[in-house]
Amino acid sequence: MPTTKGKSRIEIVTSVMQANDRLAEQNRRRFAAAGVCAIDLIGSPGAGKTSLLEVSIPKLSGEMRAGVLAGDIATTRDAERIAALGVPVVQITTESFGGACHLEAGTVGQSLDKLDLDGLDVLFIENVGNLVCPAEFDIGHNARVVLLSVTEGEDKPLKYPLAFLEADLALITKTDLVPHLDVDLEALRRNVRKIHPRIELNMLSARSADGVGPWIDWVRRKVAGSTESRS
Ligand SMILES: Nc1nc2c(ncn2[C@@H]2O[C@H](COP(=O)(O)OP(=O)(O)OP(=O)(O)O)[C@@H](O)[C@H]2O)c(=O)[nH]1
Ligand SMILES: [Mg+2]
Repeated sequence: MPTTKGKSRIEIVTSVMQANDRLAEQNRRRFAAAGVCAIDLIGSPGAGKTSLLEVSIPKLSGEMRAGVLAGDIATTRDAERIAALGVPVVQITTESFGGACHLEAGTVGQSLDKLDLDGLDVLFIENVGNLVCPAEFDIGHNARVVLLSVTEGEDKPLKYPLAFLEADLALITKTDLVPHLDVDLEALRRNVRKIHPRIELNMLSARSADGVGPWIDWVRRKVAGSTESRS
């Protein structure tokens, strides 16, 4: 009976999302109790998420205590890169959860047990490289950032709108490559704004540290804002 089958499928999907949202609220409460601002980084494979953390975390050291959850389907490569910075990091490999292409609130919650949250001010959560699925799941973050590199094409915000709709900040990455490409940065910016008119938007390069300042200031504001909202 196709109708019944269709109905059960919808109910299952709904209950999975509801369960995720409940666990996301639990994560958010844990972040608030520990005084941690959790920033979720989403973007295609290779958009430059880990590279951005590699240049940003040293700039923030001395003024805030950073930790990282690194999400990938397989390998601990990103966690090893972050560990070299001397900050606490936990790698989540989703292949042990069926190879999911995104992080879910429950997976993040289990990984939080491996971190001393009270010892952190900011937790960067590098989501699995994917411009689609991570945007569908609330993981309890306080802010979400979408990275799109200049090599991916100006049309990507139009083709993958949810990632841009669900983000507070869009970072156009790898701007050092612009002279070698025929990318139209104005069109790229316009397409981001067509999807999310009020989103904050910065362009930067992790190679030259070009334009990294506004992003670092954005992190400072988010961390200060989440501290104020608790006091
Ligand atoms: N030219 C240039 N290359 C960059 C920049 N940022 C990252 N890369 C390169 O792009 C590749 C992917 O960078 P990663 O930081 O590993 O990207 P990622 O988003 O963490 O990738 P996944 O975790 O696999 O999704 C690497 O070869 C980086 O060296 C940049 O600003 N400019
Ligand atoms: Mg990475």
